[in-house]
Amino acid sequence: MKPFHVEICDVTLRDGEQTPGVSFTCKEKQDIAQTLSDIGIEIIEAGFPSVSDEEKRTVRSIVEMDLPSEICCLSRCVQSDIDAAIDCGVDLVSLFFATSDLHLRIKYKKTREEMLDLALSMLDYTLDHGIKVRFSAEDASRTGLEFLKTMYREGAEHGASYSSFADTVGCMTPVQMYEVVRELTSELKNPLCVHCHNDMGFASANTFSAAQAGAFQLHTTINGIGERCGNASLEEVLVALRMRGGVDRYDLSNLMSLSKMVEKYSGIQVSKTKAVVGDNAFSHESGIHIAALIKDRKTYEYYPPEMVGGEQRFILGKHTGRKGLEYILASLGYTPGPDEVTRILNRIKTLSEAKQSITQNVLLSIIAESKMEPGMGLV
Ligand code: HCA
Repeated sequence: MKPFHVEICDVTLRDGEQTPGVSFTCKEKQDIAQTLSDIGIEIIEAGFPSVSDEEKRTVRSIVEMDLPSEICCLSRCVQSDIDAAIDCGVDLVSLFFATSDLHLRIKYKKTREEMLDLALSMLDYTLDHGIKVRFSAEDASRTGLEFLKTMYREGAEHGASYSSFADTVGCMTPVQMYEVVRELTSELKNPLCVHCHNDMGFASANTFSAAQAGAFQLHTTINGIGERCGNASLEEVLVALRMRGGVDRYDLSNLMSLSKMVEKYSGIQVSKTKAVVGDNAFSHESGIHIAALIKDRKTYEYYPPEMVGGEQRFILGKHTGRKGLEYILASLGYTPGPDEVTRILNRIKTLSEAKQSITQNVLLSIIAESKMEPGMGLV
């Protein structure tokens, strides 16, 4: 398969920080930026400098880290926002403006033409200062396609490096995304970016579909944090690109630790069943599964935990089977006979059905109850 032609712009430090209640310190943003860069992320959206003086200082400090990644920041079509971005020394400005009739009417009270004129003049202004521009249509997914095409065409003619399609309210489905990206890229003169929100749970799927259809720059956030239901998850998109898009240049082994870092800094807890980085991503309880995994991990692990810095765990509970239990006991130095295994297994199931977690300490006390000593079954 020909690898997808893509790059990642991670927006954790900007859209991720717009998650209600989240605010990163300068040091936290620097730690996250460093790890993103270690993974090989091409572009880091470091913030929205016009939000505050501290935010501006932080964006500048990330620029000064001199990472191999390019640094970008958000800007409205407002000259003072662009001036703040210029002061930070970023490589790329994401110049965004709403394009749907709904947003134009409610937010700007402008016609399409008035909006486009303003956006183009701010684009020219930014380019005049030697900074690359991503020409970003907010609420693009609810914007008339012909107007979008006109806007992107004019942006490209003025010198925008990218055209950007934001599914701001997460209303797209993967098939629609594929079709619209196909249509747009067939006419575009510069690369297309996609920025997907997760209001129907499709953000990562839509991002992957867009990449499959020819979108170049994919926007992500770590753990999928972001406004409302969040954005496309960096970890999900990168694993999908590796497994199904033939893209193998990113160092995914940092994903688990980066996820934990962002969980701590953001205070937003990752669900146990979250793809790639959830606590259960590589945890197995079912006896049927564990018996097969012992023979060949590929039976129930699509990609190896080590690939993303995770590790396989076998969990004891109601669904445990003999083989799995024997395996776990052996790893602790116990090799009981068949009757003892049955006793321990029954006790585990009874406790689990009473909603008790079977931690290693609980298992050790069950073993003690059954009056076994390490190695006893070997005698
Ligand atoms: C926002 C803007 C944006 C778009 C950013 C972009 C969105 O609402 O904060 O296109 O790069 O979701 O529409 O994040």
